[in-house]
Amino acid sequence: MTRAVLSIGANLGDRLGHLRSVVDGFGHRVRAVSSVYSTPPWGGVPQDDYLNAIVVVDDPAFGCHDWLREGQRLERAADRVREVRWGARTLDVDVVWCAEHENGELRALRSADPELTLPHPQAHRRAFVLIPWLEVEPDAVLEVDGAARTARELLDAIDATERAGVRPTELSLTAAQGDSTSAGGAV
Ligand code: A4P
Ligand code: MG
Repeated sequence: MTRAVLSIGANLGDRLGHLRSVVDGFGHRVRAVSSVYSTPPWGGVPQDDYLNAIVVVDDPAFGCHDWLREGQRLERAADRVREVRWGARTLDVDVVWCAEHENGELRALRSADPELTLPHPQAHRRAFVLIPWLEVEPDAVLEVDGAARTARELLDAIDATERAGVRPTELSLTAAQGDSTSAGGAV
């Protein structure tokens, strides 16, 4: 029985549709969905802006690897092609954080396994993860180098220009509407 925080991103094709496929794909397991944010590419590879959001999911039968496997299935369904690390993609589903329910409490998992590293090794450096996460979980805590840190203090440590680049949009992952800002399309 686990609860997970997923960071979802898209910067190719029908970006909103790809993000929505995650919310639809996880269906009744979805507990919270953030606003959709427009974000400049992170990681130094020149590419179009992303749409990013956070989805919180919970399932009595899922272990943490199940969230990764399901996320990768949804990436494949969005015709994701793995080419350049941190490069453009139709859909990226990252497991930011995952916890097991134990005696009525949540215990966050730590893992150095390259297949599923927890918490996600870059999450604490990414405003495009922390800003939407704080929107849905204002008391979020992330372990960094063995120490528990609030997402709020981690965000405060990120460069102000990067933080300012993460802008909420009018788009929604739950209401019916189109993405009039598709990458490469008219803005
Ligand atoms: N993997 C290990 N731990 C995890 C985890 N916690 N969540 C493994 C998800 N995957 C995890 O991922 C490579 C391997 O990481 C997988 O085999 C998986 O088992 P990948 O999806 O094949 O490749 P990737 O996504 O190109 O590489 P990477 O290092 O995962 O990149 P990220 O961290 O996903 O970053 N800029 C903006 N603004 N918004 C974005 O969403 N995303 C990225 C991708 C770069 N820049 C971005 C954004
Ligand atoms: Mg990834």
